Amino acid sequence: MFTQRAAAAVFLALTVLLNGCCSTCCPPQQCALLEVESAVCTIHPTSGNTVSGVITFRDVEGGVQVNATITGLSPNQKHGFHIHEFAFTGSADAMCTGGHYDPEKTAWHALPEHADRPHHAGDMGNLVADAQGKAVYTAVIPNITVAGRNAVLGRAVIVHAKSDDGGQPVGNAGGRIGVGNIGIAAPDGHH
Ligand SMILES: [Cu+2]
Repeated sequence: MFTQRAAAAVFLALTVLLNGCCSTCCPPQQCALLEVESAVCTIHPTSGNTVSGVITFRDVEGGVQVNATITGLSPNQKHGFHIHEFAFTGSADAMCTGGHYDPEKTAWHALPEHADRPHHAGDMGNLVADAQGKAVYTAVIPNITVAGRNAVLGRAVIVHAKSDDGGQPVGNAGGRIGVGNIGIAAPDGHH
């Protein structure tokens, strides 16, 4: 008799035969996306704003090394800086990117310096702008990877209008003034 379990087994076998790999059975080294260790995000301003810049992500011991140089910020001000759950698809206010990336459903917001309890994996704290409105950010963000567990690849980064004060539920950081999608970085030397 052709049971449901048998049908599932046949489907699985066909998937492997047709694709050479599937999400439930392939060793990690056979999944091309899992091999991605570096990502990049170009920030563009949302409607009426001026923020732009580039962020790089690289898997390192203990998390992901995040480096960013962002311009067009309010001079001498902090701006909330987060990974949000969905890719940007064009809404003027960037609300299409959803909330803070929280793959472990912690429902708790924190600044990196107060991250002593489970919190949104996408909480990257603040950009700190200089007198010219430029911020250079460098941090290792724990509990994420580029493309493995709690992957950031394919999601969006948001730059907020105001400082993230670490308050619940999302840090009181105000509107979304800059946004970009996180994609696969070209290898070094590629043009
Ligand atoms: Cu945010």
